[in-house]
Amino acid sequence: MPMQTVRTHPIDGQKPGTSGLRKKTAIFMRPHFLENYVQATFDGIGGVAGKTLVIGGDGRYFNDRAIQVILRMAAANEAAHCIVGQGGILSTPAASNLIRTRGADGGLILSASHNPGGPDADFGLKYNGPNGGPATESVTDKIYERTQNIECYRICAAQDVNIADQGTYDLNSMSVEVIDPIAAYVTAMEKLFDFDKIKALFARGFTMRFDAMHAVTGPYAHAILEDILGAPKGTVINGTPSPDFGGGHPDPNPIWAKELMDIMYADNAPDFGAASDGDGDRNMIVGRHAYVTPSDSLALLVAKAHLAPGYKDGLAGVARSMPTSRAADRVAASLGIDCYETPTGWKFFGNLLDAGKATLCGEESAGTGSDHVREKDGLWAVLLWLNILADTGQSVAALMEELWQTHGRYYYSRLDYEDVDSDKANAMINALRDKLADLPGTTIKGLTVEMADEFAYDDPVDGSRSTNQGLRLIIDNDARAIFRLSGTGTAGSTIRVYLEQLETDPTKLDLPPQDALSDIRAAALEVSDLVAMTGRDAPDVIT
Ligand code: VG1
Ligand code: CO
Repeated sequence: MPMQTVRTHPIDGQKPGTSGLRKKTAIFMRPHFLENYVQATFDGIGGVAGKTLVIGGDGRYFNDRAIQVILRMAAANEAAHCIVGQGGILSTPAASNLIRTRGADGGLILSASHNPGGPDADFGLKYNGPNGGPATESVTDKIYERTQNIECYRICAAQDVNIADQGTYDLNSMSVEVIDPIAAYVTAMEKLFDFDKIKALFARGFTMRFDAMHAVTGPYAHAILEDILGAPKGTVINGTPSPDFGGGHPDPNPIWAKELMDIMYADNAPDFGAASDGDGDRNMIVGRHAYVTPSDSLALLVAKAHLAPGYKDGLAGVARSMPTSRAADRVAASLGIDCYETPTGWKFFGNLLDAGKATLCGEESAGTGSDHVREKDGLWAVLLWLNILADTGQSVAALMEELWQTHGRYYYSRLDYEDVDSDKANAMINALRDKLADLPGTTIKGLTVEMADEFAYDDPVDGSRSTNQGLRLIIDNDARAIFRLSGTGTAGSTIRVYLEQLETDPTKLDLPPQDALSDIRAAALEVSDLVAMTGRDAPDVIT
């Protein structure tokens, strides 16, 4: 089969962000764009000759075409073997699981996660290493460096591989194994959770809705929740993946998963609700009339994980991203285990998980996971919740009440200002950074600033240092305000403002969160001068 070396040149805008490279689909589809990035990835990881790669994506528009290009390039770069999810489908955690269980050298995951899909929306590509986790910062830097000096890419001219049917096919001298995307993932879940106990819960009439948001978890949720655990048909809604996610925004939060929220707040609401994102690594948890913030969900899972067989010996430690609320810290302290604080993005958890320092990890953006894979895992979190609900027999609301009565409640909210002019967003962050050193001791809107800094992380395992990871202020009464720029957007800049306020008075644990946070919110807007500097008088999304 003819192998071609195509001369090319660096293409601007191939700098990976929080989680791989994300761009408008039309940009990924431009001549040489995808090919350049794939070759830069192969070169950045030291080549793929003789290697085994796992390849799959969330099924969004261009997923299937991109996989064919990647396969032809892997073959031309002399990879030995590629394991591909049937139809090109693999959820992010399922891909991570396969890399680990099949002993692959790494994988390519095609997804822009929670970003919308379609010809006018977003596409993304991410490399995960042999531990199954997102490339570390140093690998990402090498890939980026290569995009800056690339001169050619290698691809073979060949027919499409039949990824619609399971089987093993030849492409040049490389073999392509098309596998069931669900089976290995189910096996992993069965090992961790008490499926019989959860089956009995459903058999007792426990009701649930799982909103797959027209994205990749649909087939996984149908198989696990309905077919295996016996939840009635109809438990999974929006369970057929579509290339544009039904025209929606597959981000499991109360704004974008409004359909589920309406169901869960209706008079005849089910006992339990959950949703997942485009690529299946995020989860939203909601009880009957009881939304659970992702930070609280992490804290609850830390407190109760030992009820599931996979965690019966307790947790080695826990890790959360810096903007995630400190609720998990309080639970960890009560259990006498360490709690690590990392920058935003799952890649920072990998070393802690590999070293056995953390068992559970979580982010405020609806990501929770454990050492079973090296990605966050939406359905895993749902199953752990189900295992806990089955074991305790308590409702979601009762579990949360117990958590807050025991540890206090962190009221929490994130404000997103999307598609802000990048110059203005940078100017705002730079101005705030410049005055950080002078803030401690000053009073803003009646609140005293206790600490102000720019977060940097020293990895306790490999000693690497990551700087510029968000501006944070600790204000009166253990409140925090944090500012950072998103690394997953594809248009302008997204400013995220994270607010939290600890409440330990047992009579004040049921306030509307925005009321509880109004003072810290006013202080955050004042200190950053956000409205004047960005021209935005309100956030686009409040979660
Ligand atoms: C966002 C979230 C972050 C998450 C990342 C990837 O990043 O805040 O917590 O790890 O998305 O998630 P940013 O840089 O936009 O804040 V996923 O589900 O999009 O892979
Ligand atoms: Co995701």
